[in-house]
Amino acid sequence: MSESLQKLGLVPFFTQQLADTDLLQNCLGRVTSVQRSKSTVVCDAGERTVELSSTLRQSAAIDRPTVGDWIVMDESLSRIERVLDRKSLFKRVGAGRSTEIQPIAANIDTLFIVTSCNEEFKESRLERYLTLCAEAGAVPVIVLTKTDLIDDTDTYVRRARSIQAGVPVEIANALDSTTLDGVRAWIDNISTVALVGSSGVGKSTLLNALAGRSLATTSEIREQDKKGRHTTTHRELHLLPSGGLLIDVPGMRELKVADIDQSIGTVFKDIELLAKYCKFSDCKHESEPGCAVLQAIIENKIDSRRLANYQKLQRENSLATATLAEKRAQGRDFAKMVKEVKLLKQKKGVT
Ligand SMILES: Nc1nc2c(ncn2[C@@H]2O[C@H](COP(=O)(O)OP(=O)(O)OP(=O)(O)O)[C@@H](O)[C@H]2O)c(=O)[nH]1
Ligand SMILES: [Mg+2]
Ligand SMILES: [Zn+2]
Repeated sequence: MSESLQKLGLVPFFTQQLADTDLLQNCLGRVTSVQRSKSTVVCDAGERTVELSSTLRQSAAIDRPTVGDWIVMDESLSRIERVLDRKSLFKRVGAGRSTEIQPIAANIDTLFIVTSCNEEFKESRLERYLTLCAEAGAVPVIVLTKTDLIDDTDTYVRRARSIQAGVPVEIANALDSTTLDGVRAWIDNISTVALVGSSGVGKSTLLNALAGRSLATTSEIREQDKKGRHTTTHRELHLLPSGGLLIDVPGMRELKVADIDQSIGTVFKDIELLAKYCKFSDCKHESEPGCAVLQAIIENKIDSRRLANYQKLQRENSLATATLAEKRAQGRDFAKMVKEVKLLKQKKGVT
């Protein structure tokens, strides 16, 4: 395995997918950023700006190459022919009115869910990120930034720890690289870490501090409401000079969930365990008699905000699943219609 590809995180999981390893390794690369119709890829021969094959251009967004993907190019290294199976994928439902599932970062080992010790910190947002992280198949780490701006870091650490048992919480002043040992411990020579979180929490500042040089632009947040200015505008995979791979993701305004049926219980294990004791097996924990979850809220064992967020994520998930099923059915109907028209034409002798 070539040393430069190893530095980019190439492991047997990907090479095993190649029919002829030696021949294809020259055409193997990793996507570091995606523009409208082109992608930037790093391979043994260096950096290339490449196009998509016509098959990939026509495929659904989720199947097109995204940042972090391992891909196979044609021999002239100008076109992506194939996206290798992914080890993990962090995705969301597209923003705005889109219902398409959008891949955000592929083949990540660890997800840094970055949040700052100020008004931006919200339990519900972290629950949402953690659910998507569990679905993605990455290890979550909550990174609390801007600890230098407050006296009481412990309160934030306690709040962050209460969201999902066992999730590590690291604290950082991203402006001071001597405070980053906890965060650094999650970075090694072959793993890929993606940085996600609201605009302005300090993802790019943290990337620069870890790299020891300015790889990404940063800018000050708005003083009045502490909101960021959406400084980073595209996702990018960076190779740290000392080794390790970091994907800087722009702050996302919207993070709608889909496909979280399995993962939601990882984050809301407490609610799902209690639900087993509800009188009705299909209890929605709204106003049903004998509801063990509502009883736990009365007894202050669970926060009503947490239940409301659990229900909100489930509603969102059901909606996304229904929309996807409808789209697939429409696709099937359309394919059936095309087939019928072809048959009819054949019968009539029209070509
Ligand atoms: N005091 C302090 N300021 C920080 C820290 N981390 C980031 N900042 C500041 O917060 C502001 C926003 O940082 P960015 O790194 O641009 O934030 P971002 O998360 O990349 O934002 P987007 O690219 O918009 O998603 C900058 O002015 C940073 O200097 C920190 O730990 N402490
Ligand atoms: Mg940024
Ligand atoms: Zn119930």
